[in-house]
Amino acid sequence: MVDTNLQYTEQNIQVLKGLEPVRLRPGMYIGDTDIKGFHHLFNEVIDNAIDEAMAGFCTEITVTLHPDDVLSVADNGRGIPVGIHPQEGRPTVEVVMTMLHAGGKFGSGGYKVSGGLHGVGVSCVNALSEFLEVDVYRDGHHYRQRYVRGVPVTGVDVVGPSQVIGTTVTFKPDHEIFGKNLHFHAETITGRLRELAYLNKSVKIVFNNAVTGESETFHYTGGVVAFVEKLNQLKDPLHKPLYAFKERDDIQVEVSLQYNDGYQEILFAYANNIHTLDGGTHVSGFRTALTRVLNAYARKNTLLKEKDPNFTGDDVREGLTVVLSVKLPNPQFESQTKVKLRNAEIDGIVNSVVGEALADFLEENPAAGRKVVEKALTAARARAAARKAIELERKSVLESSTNLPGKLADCHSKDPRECELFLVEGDSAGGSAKKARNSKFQAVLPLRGVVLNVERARLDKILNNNEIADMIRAIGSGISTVNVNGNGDDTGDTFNLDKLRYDRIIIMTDADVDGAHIRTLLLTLFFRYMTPLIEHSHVYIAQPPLFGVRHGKVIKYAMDEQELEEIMQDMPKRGIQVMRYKGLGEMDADELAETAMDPATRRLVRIELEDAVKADEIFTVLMGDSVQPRREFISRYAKEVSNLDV
Ligand code: 0RA
Repeated sequence: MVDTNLQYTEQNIQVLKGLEPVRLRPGMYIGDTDIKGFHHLFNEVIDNAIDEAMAGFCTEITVTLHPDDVLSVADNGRGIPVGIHPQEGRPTVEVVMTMLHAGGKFGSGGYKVSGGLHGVGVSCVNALSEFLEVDVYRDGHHYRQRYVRGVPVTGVDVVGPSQVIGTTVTFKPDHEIFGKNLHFHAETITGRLRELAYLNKSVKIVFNNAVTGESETFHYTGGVVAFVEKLNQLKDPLHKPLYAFKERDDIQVEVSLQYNDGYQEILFAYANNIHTLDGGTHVSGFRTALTRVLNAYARKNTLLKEKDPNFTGDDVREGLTVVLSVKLPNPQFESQTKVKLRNAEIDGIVNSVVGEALADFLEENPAAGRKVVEKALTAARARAAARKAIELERKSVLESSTNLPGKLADCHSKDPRECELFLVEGDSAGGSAKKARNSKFQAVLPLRGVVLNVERARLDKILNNNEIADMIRAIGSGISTVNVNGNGDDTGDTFNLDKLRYDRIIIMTDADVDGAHIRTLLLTLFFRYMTPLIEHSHVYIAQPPLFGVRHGKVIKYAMDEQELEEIMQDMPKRGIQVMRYKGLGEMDADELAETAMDPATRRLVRIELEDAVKADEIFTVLMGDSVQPRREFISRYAKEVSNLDV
């Protein structure tokens, strides 16, 4: 077994050939070679350890972030086999590390269930790493093999004896493949570890940040129930969470749900630990069961009268928080970017597991049952009221052509394709924006005060809010009665993109915490009630600068301290004046035009659906275990957005 032969052998050439396509076209295997692909390497390695846990052999995983973007993932599973592979004639661990698609699913010890979206296997990580080292502890020995860019540079050596069993994979992403400036983000890593710990309650996951000396442990023996409680922690729940787990035909269904007194549906659905943002067959099975069982229960207990119509899906989803996790042998996803589960057999299984569990829960908890049904009744009435309000609104728009809000300074062009609407925080900045705009194609709508928090309000109330009603009228395309939450719902029938009056809707707020708050509220509104605006990339954020540096007649602008620093270095220090803009109101019309409005010079960020989903999650999930004030989240998200420059 011991082989320290470093020669470039025929076998090494074969390995290189085997993994060559990965280095030639990394994007085909890990999506991209940007920050996402960079972290994909980590996902692939942690998924292997989680697979070992799902198979029931691993209880503890330790992830360590070392200096220089070296990452290691240690598990106490069975250890990757080291014996000679019967077909390949080389140690199995070497085969796993150097051959494409030679993942865990071989031999009799293979897994029933396996994670990984692309399932490309750890050999891809190896191919794309400057170096990778695998330490295997089993059969009383500690083995190690080292690779450089996927090619073994040692044999599978015995390093010494071992009392323990497990596997440790240590690797450093190759900067020949990834940009020089990419680094592991501790928060991205811990976010995923936290999620995995909720979904796999038997595993304890430890994260050591050897760079900062910090360490965090994720272990939630409550599993999906703890996840639901976490999601509802800032809300007022109506009852104790429901929990169900069933295994049928090698398929595991695990679910927890709890209603709160709010109006939003929060649904986190997973298939083999992958967050299925676009839902799929497991989500539709869940929803069918929920509506069916609540209707049956309400009828049986005469909470719904004979003349009342059945609850709709929307009625029973208000204020519902759900974590649904299915684990299945051969997950099929709609596509690589849209994460939607396709396996047809899952719909019926989830439907029956959830249906039985919910029916039992309602029988055993009549007080909870009554509250939930009453909530659905209120939701049904509010929905009817909202439909009426929308109908009235629509009629009044149809009846008069001058139904635009009084505060709107509209543009002259009537061709939506060239028109822009600026939603501006405050009347005074609104005034400057009106002066700064090109009135041919730019319209300005000042928004006074903080916009209603749509997160906590119901549709009929949202429609009665003046600021929002003005905005809806100005935009022209209406709003959906069905709110959407990134789970692949359709958006109702009252939204009409053809009526959109502006191609670009540009949110322009101060670069402070209040501005970030308004921006998040507007994004939440667009995301929940006007989703196609975001799907079709009509929503933008203006990026007015924080600093101006004046030298004679020239002003240069900086978005942040770092840019200010760079500008200062390029300028003679004498005779310059640095201005810090506290708000849009402090800029004169020319400055505002140049930095935020004139298409030739301004900076805009286009909002992608993914950002909106993320904003929504940050709003509701609360990353991190220490309960942080809401404001801090909002400003953190605001920072993230500023990095997404188009
Ligand atoms: C296949 C078979 C066996 C273990 C593993 C895969 C394995 C893979 C990884 C990847 C990271 N950690 C891992 N731990 C285990 C064991 C087969 C046997 O011993 O019978």
